[in-house]
Amino acid sequence: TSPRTSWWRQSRFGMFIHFGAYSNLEGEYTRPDGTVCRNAEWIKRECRIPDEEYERQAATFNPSAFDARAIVRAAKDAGQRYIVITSKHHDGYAMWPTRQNTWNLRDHSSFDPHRDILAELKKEADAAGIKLGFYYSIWDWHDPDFADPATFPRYKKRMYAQLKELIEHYDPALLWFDGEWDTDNPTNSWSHQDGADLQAYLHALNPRLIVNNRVGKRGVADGDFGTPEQEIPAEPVDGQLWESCMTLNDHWGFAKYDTHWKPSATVLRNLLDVASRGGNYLLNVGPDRLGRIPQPSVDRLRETGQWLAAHGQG
Ligand code: FUL
Repeated sequence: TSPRTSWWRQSRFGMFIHFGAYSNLEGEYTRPDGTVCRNAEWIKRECRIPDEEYERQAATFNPSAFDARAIVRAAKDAGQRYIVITSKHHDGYAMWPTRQNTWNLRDHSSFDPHRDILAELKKEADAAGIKLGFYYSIWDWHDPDFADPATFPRYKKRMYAQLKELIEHYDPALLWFDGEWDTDNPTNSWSHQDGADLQAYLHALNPRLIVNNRVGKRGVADGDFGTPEQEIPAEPVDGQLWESCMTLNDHWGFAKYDTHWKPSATVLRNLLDVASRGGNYLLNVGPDRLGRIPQPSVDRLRETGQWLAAHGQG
């Protein structure tokens, strides 16, 4: 419990945002034979969409209705104190104008090239006193150097460069790694040492950065906090800080067919349950292809915030 993590420990409630090139498909891929395959942020892989086709659809991605102010307000009204947005998910698509490749929202989309949604979010979050963090997938389905052990060092160099860009241009308070299991890398080379090296590199760039445990091998020794997913652990894990991340329906990314929304009462009960056990609750929203948080999510956030405000916790 260092002073570095104090804002995070006191925050208790955050907003997770899964938004990327997959959002453009809104969870459905129509195969050449006319059948439909459903998924969300894993759609590229689970529905076996060929690279060229996924790239073609990403080129039409135009989240023109992305409204950072509305998103930050929704978080604030819910009583959330930090936001973690996917800067790059497993599909490798960067949501900022990275200089390491053209597989990003600036260079490979139909979006206004003058806009930068991470910069917009940063500005609004700062104005509202909300901390901003970035999810970043180590696993990368797009980078040709990822899956081959011989070229992996080249990928790693680009990854380090991307993280430097994120830190220098957007000054995130937190980095939320994922995909460290890199299942299609035959050497499964992401080791505890890789995690330690990466953390040292990040802390040299910003000593205050908070980093989750998936930076390494998810062992208690890696990162600042544990990341139980879609569950609330019965007991605190070895005194380690932890954060339960959870979806509001059954998917992280937008899926238009998924209407299985948790009732607001469940969201609230989960939040109180997590908080009572000393954890943080990172509740996910998945904006649609235009960048809008689905109304059922907005409603649940508002109702949760109303209860908190009525009980002196807003
Ligand atoms: C998982 C990912 O594979 C999911 O797509 C999602 O991002 C979740 C929070 O972490 O490991």
